[in-house]
Amino acid sequence: MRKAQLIATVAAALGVMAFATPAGAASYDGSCQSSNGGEVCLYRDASARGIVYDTLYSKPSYTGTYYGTSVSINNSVTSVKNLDPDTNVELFTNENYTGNQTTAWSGATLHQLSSLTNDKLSSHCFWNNSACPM
Ligand SMILES: [Ca+2]
Repeated sequence: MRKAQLIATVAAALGVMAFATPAGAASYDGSCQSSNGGEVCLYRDASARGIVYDTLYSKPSYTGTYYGTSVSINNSVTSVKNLDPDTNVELFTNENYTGNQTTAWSGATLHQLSSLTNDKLSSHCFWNNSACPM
């Protein structure tokens, strides 16, 4: 009887914990993750190192900062990792998905953006976003 009660208590506690971290938990946490559809992650430094901006969403204007810093992501990204398992991400040098562009293929890491796009990115979109011109 006591054992059954203990199990019920543990199960209840686990239920509360599961509720406290729902599937839609914030993706912007400084950790590049493949859960919940997969994030695209922008890095200040080459080879997906250093400070990072991680997001599950398309971003028509790079208004944010790298996680835990005051450093703007606009015109400063050097490498990109796409952890979405089935959707490519297009990267652009101007806002609203315009300018020079390059593709971060599903599952790929761009270790060093070319001179056309390095330190110049200002927007990106997932190919399955209706606003994405891909
Ligand atoms: Ca994350």
